Amino acid sequence: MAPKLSRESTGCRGDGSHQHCYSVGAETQRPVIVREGEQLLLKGQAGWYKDAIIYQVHVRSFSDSNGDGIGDFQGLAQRLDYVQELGVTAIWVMPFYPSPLRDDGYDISDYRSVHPSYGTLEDFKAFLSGAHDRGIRVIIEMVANHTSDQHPWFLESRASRDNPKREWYVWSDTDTGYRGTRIIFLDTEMSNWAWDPISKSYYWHRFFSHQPDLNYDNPAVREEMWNVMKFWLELGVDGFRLDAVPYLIEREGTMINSRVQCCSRRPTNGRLIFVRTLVMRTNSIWPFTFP
Ligand SMILES: [Ca+2]
Ligand SMILES: [Ca+2]
Repeated sequence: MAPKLSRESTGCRGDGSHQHCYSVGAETQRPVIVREGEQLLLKGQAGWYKDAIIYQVHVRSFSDSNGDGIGDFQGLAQRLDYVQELGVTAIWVMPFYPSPLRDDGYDISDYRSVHPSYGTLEDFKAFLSGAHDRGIRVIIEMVANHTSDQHPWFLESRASRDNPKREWYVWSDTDTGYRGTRIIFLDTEMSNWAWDPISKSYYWHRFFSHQPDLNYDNPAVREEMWNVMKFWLELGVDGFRLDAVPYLIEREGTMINSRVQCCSRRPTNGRLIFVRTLVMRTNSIWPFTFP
């Protein structure tokens, strides 16, 4: 049984910016909940993720609040007491973004919103607030390696070779680069390159051909993805589950083993360390510069 909320002094200021403060099960070093304006934030316990009890949720299949047969954030929010009773300290929400759903939501077409089948951004905020109110942190899935081919960035990128978004993805005149890289979905894909008939060139995809890889050698891509993560952190989410990070960056001749072929560990890891720092220090480092 999860500890019940216990309101007690935590030294928070009563100046109106923090309307109330209380801790959850302070005797077990649970995080401190602080209300800042419209947000309920969990603070303290810097290493909270190390011994978190994480409950993985696919919103679509968890609880349907409006009877349309599809789970949604209102349904999830209504079941938070149940999740709390399990003793959970963090909920990991699988991809919930707008998507053509050709890869169960791992094909994202908008990083700053909620798939309409699951509700609205306001529904997400209400779920987040309800989780924080129970001392439960929220980790969201961040699929950073690739987007859907329906993402507006890719639609622009493929529109012409001189489009401003052209270098946001990994393009080539040939399909011979990074030769030898493992193909993940051998049952559907013949190559990690796909021919684009619109701009008449090849684009790199580590997963399905409808999931073009973003180009992390482009500083504009890195900055925009940091901005995406800031967007969710500023809403109050507590962390990310970063999908497919071994594949973020392409380099010739950097095959390390069968699972990290074609990826240079050093540049990927350097940026992951930054992301970790960003997440762990959220609310205290804005504005920041990225490497
Ligand atoms: Ca529903
Ligand atoms: Ca990549």
